[in-house]
Amino acid sequence: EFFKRVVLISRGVSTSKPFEYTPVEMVANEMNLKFPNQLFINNEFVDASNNATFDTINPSNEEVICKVAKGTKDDVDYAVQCAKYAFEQGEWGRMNARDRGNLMYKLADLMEEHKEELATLETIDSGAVYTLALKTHIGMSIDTFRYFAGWCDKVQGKTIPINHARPNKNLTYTKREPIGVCGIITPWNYPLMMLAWKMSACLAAGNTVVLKPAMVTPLTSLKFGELVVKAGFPEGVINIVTGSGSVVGQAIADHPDVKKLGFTGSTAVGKTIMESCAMSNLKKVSLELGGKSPLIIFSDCDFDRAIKYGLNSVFFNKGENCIAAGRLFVEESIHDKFVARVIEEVQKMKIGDPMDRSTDHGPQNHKAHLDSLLDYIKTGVNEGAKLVCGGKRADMPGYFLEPTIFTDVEDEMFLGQEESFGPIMVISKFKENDVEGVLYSANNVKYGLASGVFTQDINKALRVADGLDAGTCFVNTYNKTDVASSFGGFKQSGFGKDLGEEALNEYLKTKAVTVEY
Ligand code: TAP
Repeated sequence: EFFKRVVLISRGVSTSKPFEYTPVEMVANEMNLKFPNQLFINNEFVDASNNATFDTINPSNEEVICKVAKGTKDDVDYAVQCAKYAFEQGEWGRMNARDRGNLMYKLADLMEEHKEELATLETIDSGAVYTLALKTHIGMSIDTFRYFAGWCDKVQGKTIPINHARPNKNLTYTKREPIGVCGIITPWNYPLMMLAWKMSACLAAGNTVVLKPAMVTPLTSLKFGELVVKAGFPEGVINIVTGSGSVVGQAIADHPDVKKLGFTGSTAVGKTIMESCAMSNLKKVSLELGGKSPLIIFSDCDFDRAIKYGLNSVFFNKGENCIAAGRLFVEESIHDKFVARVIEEVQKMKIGDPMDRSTDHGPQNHKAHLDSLLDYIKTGVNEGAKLVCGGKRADMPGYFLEPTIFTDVEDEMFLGQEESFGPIMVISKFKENDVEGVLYSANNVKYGLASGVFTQDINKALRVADGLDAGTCFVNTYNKTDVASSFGGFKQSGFGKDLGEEALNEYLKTKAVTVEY
């Protein structure tokens, strides 16, 4: 059946039946939810080639939400062949850029119409607090599609004044072309938003795509697949293969017909992916990886603002935030006052049901992650960092961790070097006026994703922003990410950008044409 379909597709025969699927139905957040749980290939929801499934779990009550199709290498191959056909011979490859933009606007409108449903799914699958899921996880995903929809008809080349072959003349121009079939592999912390950040730039550039969402949070990606068909995307342009990284992700990285891979996840997996991309067909790759972002708070800051954003820099999305401040450096004269205030504020945070509109802090994304955070805390205590708040699993069902604060963390400690990716504030004291010393410690890590500084001295702020070796620097704010501004790391936080005009470069290739006349 599988090979018959590939043959039909390669001959340009549509294999699709009218769009329908068997949804999972449930009541959550006082609404009737209906969503798919199969692979999304060629505008159809289909089972895995071997009918395998896995359970996806609600982290706030540890119950199984539903079974989800567990893709195979054959499924990846089928999805890639469909995407290849759509790119090379389908309507998508011939479509006017502006029409492509209109499809993306339509998809964004549908996401907006379904935003409560999408946010509810994100909450039950990832544990994101509903109000944040609505505003950030889904809200920014919609903004991203709209932003890149606007770029579709603005991808332009250049004319270049080369030396003429006299007496003849020459004209050289460049064309920015899509790359072809792109693979996208996403993590679990912002499931739909990570899809949106990468896929919208990829589509705006004119490519087709095979996405593998994280296994622990597949549901919003699959619901998105339903909206793709409703928006009128041609078959094969967007394909979503759920399943494990070691099988589905690896098959995408290894596939000879995938020409580009966009990856967001850990540095360790990023390195193996880069190797696979090189060894398979030298596919282009961009990597958004881990971080240990420093936030430097000088004694001349607006103290209340530094407290507010200091908390937000760590506890936003229960710390499952790639740009979370991994270490706060607080100047000696305000250190003790700062620590006392953050403890006081953390103790006011309401931990509980993420669907409850008054909850501040939801459960961690999945059990293995909670366990790794408990290990991180144990390591911190064992190496002599001072645990001043939290540090335990909350006494309730679900994967809840008490917001935790460590002080007295030194550069060489594990807590000074490694990210937790959870609600763990790591504070270090630095000597008064020691700008060079704090910059040295802030940069003394293998990562370089984000950074921040709080001071009311503009000269100091600009000097420190220049000195921080990171892809993003926030001054007197934090987490202020916007679709129009590029996002991505330095050093072992990876390379390549999401968002902003620069993200388009990741999904385009440049051809130079020289004419003699
Ligand atoms: P990873 O374990 O790296 O997983 C990321 C994705 O890669 C998942 O979909 C995973 O599949 C897949 N994967 C695993 N092994 C693979 C392989 N051999 N080949 C291809 N794909 C493979 O990271 P995570 O635990 O999901 O996310 C946490 C990390 O992501 C943190 O380090 C965090 O800093 C980083 N992160 C970075 C950013 C940015 S923008 N820099 C944003 C978010 C997160 P499974 O479904 O099997 O896990």
